[in-house]
Amino acid sequence: TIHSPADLAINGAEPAFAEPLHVGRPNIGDRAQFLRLVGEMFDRRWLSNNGPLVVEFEKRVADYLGVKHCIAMCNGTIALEIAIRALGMTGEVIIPSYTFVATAHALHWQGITPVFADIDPATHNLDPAAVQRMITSRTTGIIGVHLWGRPAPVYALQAIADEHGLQLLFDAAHAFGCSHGGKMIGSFGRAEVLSFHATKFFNTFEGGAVVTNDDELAQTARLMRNFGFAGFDNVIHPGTNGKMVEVCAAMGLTNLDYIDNVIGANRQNHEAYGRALAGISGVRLLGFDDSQCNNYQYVVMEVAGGSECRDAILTTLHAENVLARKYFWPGCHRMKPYRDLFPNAGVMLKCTEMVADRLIVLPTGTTLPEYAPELIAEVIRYTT
Ligand code: T4K
Repeated sequence: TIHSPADLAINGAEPAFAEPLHVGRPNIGDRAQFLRLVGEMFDRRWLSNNGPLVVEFEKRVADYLGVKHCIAMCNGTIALEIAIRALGMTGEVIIPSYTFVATAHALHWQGITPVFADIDPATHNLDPAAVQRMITSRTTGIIGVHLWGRPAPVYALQAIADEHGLQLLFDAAHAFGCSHGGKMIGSFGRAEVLSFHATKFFNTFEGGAVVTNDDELAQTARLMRNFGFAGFDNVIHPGTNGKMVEVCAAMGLTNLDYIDNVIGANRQNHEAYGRALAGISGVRLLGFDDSQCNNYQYVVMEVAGGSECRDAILTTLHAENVLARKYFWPGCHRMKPYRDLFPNAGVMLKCTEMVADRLIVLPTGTTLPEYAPELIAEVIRYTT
């Protein structure tokens, strides 16, 4: 327990946690079930290329989300790249700077310019008015990100896209299992992209998917995922290799059965952090709308004092073996590939810069010890 600053590891005391607590510790379902599925896979000798486990996984995900098509991929970034191409995006595409760098890279990698629009500091999601301001004659699309699993302003963005004839895609990497207005994330815009990376609330080791209700788009994405093959020797579309392998689908099927346990654990952790941090001045936990489904995967704390204060808390936490993160500092526009492209982007991105300087993401998930939120809050109390 921590009763004074002298009890902190940065002041020479033993770390509060003997083992490191990670953000993004993988949640793993029933191992026996996974090993059984892998055993059957070995017996079949069918390891990749649209095998039966991938087909079943796609159906289960589509049913869970209430969406017509799920096209499983090897990771979320390739799924983004394929969705972007299948939608015919070119020229400039508007995205938030405040996102994981993959959203920007998926465009830049394909010769498309990511144009960064500012966020709403209350939600950390794209500000529709800021998106409007960034539209030019070269703009072909918008990619909204449901950051921390909290829905982007889907209807306002759809209205802008309709008005200007733009494609609308959502990066739903954080939002598997989340809903908006009673509808699961997955069927907004023309398509949405999921990530099932190991650090995500639900994982397939590595993995991702394009989900959509659009038959034609689904067919194009399927072709692109497998070199454009429409049967043996018959290539009818340019494509790449974005396929999910069977062993990943086995993990996905296992973890789908475990999803409610993960949401339960995350929710409990989130509530425990909320109670423990409530009395500490200068820090605030970002809440969720409990009338919606959430996965509670990101425990996001804002530090009112800004970057110096935030970094001091991080240093203290790391000394205690709490490996909290400052996602998504400093914003894509300040990372080298984009800083060189847009040296003055910060002028337009005031809220992005403010939020990026204040933020700490705390560990959660099924492996977090029950006493951790309270102990972590005590560390923070004696740092602020
Ligand atoms: N769009 C958005 C909005 C995204 O957030 C992401 C991915 C994507 C698109 C792209 O999807 P993918 O192509 O990745 O499917 C991690 C993840 O690699 C990345 O998937 C994720 N977003 C991002 C938010 O976080 P890093 O660079 O922070 O990873 P790393 O290696 O620092 O790991 C994070 C923490 O998890 C560490 O504390 C260690 C722990 N960890 C990690 C792994 C892999 C474990 O305990 N066990 C593990 O197996 O990017």
